[in-house]
Amino acid sequence: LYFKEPCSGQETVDIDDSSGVVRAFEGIGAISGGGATSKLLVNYPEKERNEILDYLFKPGFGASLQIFKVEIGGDMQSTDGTEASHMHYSWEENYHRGYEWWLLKEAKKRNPNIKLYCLTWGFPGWIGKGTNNPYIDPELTADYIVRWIRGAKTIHNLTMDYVGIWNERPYNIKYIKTLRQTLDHNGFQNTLIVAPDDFGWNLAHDIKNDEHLEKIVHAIGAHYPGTQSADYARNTRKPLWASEDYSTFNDVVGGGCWARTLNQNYVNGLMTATISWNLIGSYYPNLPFPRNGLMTAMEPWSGHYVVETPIWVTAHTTQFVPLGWRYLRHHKGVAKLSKGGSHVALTNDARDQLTIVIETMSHDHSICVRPKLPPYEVSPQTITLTLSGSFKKISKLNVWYSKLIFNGSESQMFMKRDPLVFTNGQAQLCLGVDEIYTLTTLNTGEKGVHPKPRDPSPFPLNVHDNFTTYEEYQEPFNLAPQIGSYEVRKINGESVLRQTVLQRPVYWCKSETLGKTMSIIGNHSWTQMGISAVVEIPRVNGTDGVFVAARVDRGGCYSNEAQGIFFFTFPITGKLMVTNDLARTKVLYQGTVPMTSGKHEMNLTVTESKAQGYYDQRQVFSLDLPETPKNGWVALGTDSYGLADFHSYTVKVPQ
Ligand code: 147
Repeated sequence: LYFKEPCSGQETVDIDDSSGVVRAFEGIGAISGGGATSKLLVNYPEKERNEILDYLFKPGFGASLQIFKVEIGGDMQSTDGTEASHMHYSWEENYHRGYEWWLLKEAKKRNPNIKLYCLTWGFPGWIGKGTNNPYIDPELTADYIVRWIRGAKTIHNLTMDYVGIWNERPYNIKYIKTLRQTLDHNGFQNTLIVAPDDFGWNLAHDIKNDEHLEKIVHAIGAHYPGTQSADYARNTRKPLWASEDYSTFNDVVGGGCWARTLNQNYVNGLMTATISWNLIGSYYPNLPFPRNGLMTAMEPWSGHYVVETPIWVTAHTTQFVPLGWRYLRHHKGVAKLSKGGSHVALTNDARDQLTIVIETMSHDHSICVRPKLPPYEVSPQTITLTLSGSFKKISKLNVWYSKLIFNGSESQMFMKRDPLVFTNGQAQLCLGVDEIYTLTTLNTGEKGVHPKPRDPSPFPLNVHDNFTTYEEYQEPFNLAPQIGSYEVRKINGESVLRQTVLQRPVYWCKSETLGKTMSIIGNHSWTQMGISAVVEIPRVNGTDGVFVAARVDRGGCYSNEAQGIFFFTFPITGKLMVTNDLARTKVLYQGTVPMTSGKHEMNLTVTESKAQGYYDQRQVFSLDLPETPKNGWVALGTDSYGLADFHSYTVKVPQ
């Protein structure tokens, strides 16, 4: 008997496949992107980087993810930064930008069976032909997406298993059909469409009225379904996915949210795949939705990272339920428990393996970001498990156990316990509150462990980069683009950081409506700092002006509202401007600089009370600082879309 705390009740839980099994499990996954959520992961020291990737992807070690979803970069802000498009312009194509290619390969290297899923949040402006509508020319957009899928295959040997439509924005049936046709014409018959990656299940109505659409949509993917789906969606018989879910701060409550979600997405909503936004919190913590990943790694300079509880919550399912196993019927292995919590049971095709996952997350310890969680109670309870059908002869099940603890002491995560012994197909289990049990015939499973990570440390106080150490088209480390797309280019034999976006993209959020671009770096708690940059505006397709900035207070989809101290120069008109905001509505000072083309050095130094500016080493202003912001990042950027080359930049922060 498995008793350990006062338990009451006497519920029988039948585990029985004699009336058949139902939907196939399609996996638990996570998203890199939407956007730039892995920005700081890429320059971790090699050793730590590999450790982190093991916790995420290595089968039978940690989260053992079964689906990896990535953003197809679109040169626009998609939550915590911008990710580069493979076609900034209609006339070029490049598959060496950003870090998603690298991350996809690292995932695939560890788990060749991981399913890959790609989705756009937005598109370069030329796709919209002057509108914010990517469906203006469905052939053009489908061609753009299929080129990315082909680039993945031919350049990186990555096969996309699934492709989506447009993240959380309207879908278009003509476009879905055109995408299917374009995929087929290019040999990607096996890349399946998951749609629409938006809220709710309305696509089910369209599917019901349209046989062709019915045929080409593999799964209906809804975001943040709160474990519920609609009757009319279930009636399509299509696989239902929570194609984006979680998005919760990854403390113990986040772990509880994830545990409840993973079980109940099936129990309540028949969803057979659940995908976490996001994979790993690898972005500056003062950007929106900090630490919304399964684990945290936001200090490449120190190598510090944290394996958070959602990693082990994920393992409870992924390590014991391979893709394709089927759920048992409701009340034959899948149900809510009478005293709170839920269980699911799955089996393989041969029905000679069985995995049961039980969770008893209490309300306040499993709140997710959205939607609102209606109240409910959970109390300790005894259950009697009864095995029938193919499982009648099972005499013991291996036990993996977690208890999430909320009083500040460490949670007990993913512990192997003594097997649960069945007598005449029966065993009793006392379930406490906020616990997860996996009961399984599988003898595999491992709580992977790497050496204790290094201690945290703050962002370094001196940074200098002239971009010579990067391959062309890479994004410099730690410099996190929020609007615009910045990449290293070799121009006339010199390495520069180039802002590449020439027109407003088909955007996902309002930061692009401002028409400026910005890249941030550093520690948001800095109050005093110096930033200098050597800048040059190319003659053709150049931007109007460039800036360096200090105390920049916000990014993400709020970048357009960023406040700080912004030092702009407009070399073509010879104007200079210091403003309190990126939008240039709060002007602190205006002046002039010499009107000459070529390289110029801009320097902005912010001390306790003063902002001082230098242009080509000559002081051009000294101002009293405005009241706010009191602190923030350092930034560089452009006044409008258009090219700008940064030959180098230097950040200095006093001790
Ligand atoms: C989603 C996005 O798809 C992600 O890129 C990321 O932004 C994530 C953050 O929670 O959520 O976008 C949403 C934005 C707003 C809502 C839901 C999802 N909302 O207000 O309900």
